[in-house]
Amino acid sequence: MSHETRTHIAERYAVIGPDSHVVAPLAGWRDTEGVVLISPAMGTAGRGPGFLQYLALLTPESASGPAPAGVERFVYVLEGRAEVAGEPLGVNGYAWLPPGDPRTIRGVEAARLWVHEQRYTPDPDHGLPAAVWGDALAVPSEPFMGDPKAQLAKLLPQNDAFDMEVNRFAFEPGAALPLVESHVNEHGLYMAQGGGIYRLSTGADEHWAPVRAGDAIWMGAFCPQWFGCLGEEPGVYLYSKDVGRSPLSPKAAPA
Ligand code: UGY
Ligand code: MN
Repeated sequence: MSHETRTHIAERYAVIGPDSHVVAPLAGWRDTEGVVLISPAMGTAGRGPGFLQYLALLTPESASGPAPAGVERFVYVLEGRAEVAGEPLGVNGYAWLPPGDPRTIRGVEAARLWVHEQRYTPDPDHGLPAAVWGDALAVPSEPFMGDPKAQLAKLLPQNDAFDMEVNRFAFEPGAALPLVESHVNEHGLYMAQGGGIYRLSTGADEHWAPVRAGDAIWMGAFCPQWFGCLGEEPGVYLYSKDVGRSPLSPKAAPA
């Protein structure tokens, strides 16, 4: 029992620690429990996250339903083994399914998945991409802004058919982002390994959050952000980023 939590919900960012998770049946899935980490419901006055991220806790009986109409889905295996559209996926395996893809995600054994969903915004010059499968550890990474101790792997193809990135960022202990970033893109982040300090702020609300494996972070557009990796082991996080669309282009209409 505890009366304390590291969870901190601010106007333009949030840190969600596992100490505040309440496991519940996942809407739209069969025999599957989970935890919603980041949702549009989180923000105030229509300025909340433009996406949904959740943990799906699978058993061999679990199965997803299709994503809501117009919604793309990215799935990453954190633990155990699953099957996405008939393809087996082990730890660090991932898949992206385009909107309208009716195929199912199933548990092969007990598994923990990180799932990102958002309304897909088409690009006038590109058709809808086909589904993507991959192994995150097989994707070549690059030093972030020249720092070999901060390795960034981009898990989705880099072309404007995609309206988002999902990236795996691995830091050696002591490595850090080289600047306090502030950019138009939103992030939804899941700390997969290790930890450190995340600096986040909205106006006067300045927050230096100790973070560790299992934590999630929402960073709204322009939220100043900086990470320093602390401890004995590498810090690894997965994160989403909306890209490839002008901030003035119409958003996908709600279904
Ligand atoms: O891609 C990014 O904007 C990344 N460098 N942000 C982050 O790690 N918070
Ligand atoms: Mn960033």
